[in-house]
Amino acid sequence: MDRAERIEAFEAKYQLFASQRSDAAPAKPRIAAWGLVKAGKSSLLNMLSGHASDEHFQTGDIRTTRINQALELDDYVLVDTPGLGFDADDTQQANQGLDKADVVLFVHAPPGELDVEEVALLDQLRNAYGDEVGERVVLVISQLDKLQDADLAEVRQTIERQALIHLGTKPECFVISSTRFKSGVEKNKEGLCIKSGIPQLAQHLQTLSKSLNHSLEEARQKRLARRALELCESIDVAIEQEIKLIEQVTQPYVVKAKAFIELIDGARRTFKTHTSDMQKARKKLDSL
Ligand SMILES: Nc1nc2c(ncn2[C@@H]2O[C@H](COP(=O)(O)OP(=O)(O)OP(=O)(O)O)[C@@H](O)[C@H]2O)c(=O)[nH]1
Ligand SMILES: [Mg+2]
Repeated sequence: MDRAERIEAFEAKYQLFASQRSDAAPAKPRIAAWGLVKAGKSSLLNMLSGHASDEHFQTGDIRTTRINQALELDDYVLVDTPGLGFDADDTQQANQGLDKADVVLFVHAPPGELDVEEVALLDQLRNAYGDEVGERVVLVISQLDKLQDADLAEVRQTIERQALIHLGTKPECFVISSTRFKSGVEKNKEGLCIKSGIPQLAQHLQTLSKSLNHSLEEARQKRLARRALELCESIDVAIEQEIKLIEQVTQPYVVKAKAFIELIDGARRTFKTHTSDMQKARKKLDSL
């Protein structure tokens, strides 16, 4: 990124921050589903919001969600975000969803534990939520129907260990299957619904939302203050780099200018001596 682009990026970050600061936030917690593309985020939000069969949030086999979409429920507002890692626009949109989220459902689809990209996302969450990260982040391992129980247990253990290392705390973790829940709802089979893990997650989110209600505004202000500080720090670093750059660029001219001033000073001194000699000579002539 060149210097002009860097300044433009700061400008954009500032504008976004200023607009988010003046946004009217809902009185209920915002819960955002956030994670890599095709993790099962939109499907999960459909299950949590009573849209198991009619798809309020669009789902699909190829990258689907492209803008943040909110849905207000009794206790909280669900926010669907585009998948991370597809392209810069989707990632930027999803990160704006994260900026406003009071709680994040960090959705991961097996097989396997979190990859390098997702581990970096945990670091991003830790930065965003600071010491509240343990309460504000809920890990969701989706699509449990695709794995054997033993494999799932191993994946879960590894992911919890990764979360502990990168978040510095152990968040709540739910293993779910949207497909199983949908099937349970459509066939009216309660056992299937319970085995999907969705009702347990819904219960947790309801309890969490109620407990967060009284401290919501304070936590939002704290998050904004943390982001303002981060922005200031990165601008300070950029200013420091600019000052160094200006010093480097001007240094050779400073040396040349110094030598020139010394030359002029010397000439001036010589000229002064000559003038004074001439004045003395003139005086002598006058007195003859
Ligand atoms: N087997 C199985 N498939 C699932 C499950 N949840 C979602 N899927 C499928 O996985 C694909 C992606 O699901 P989405 O909910 O659209 O995923 P997403 O994370 O919202 O995707 P993007 O918006 O593109 O990032 C779809 O084909 C879903 O039908 C699940 O629990 N089990
Ligand atoms: Mg989606």
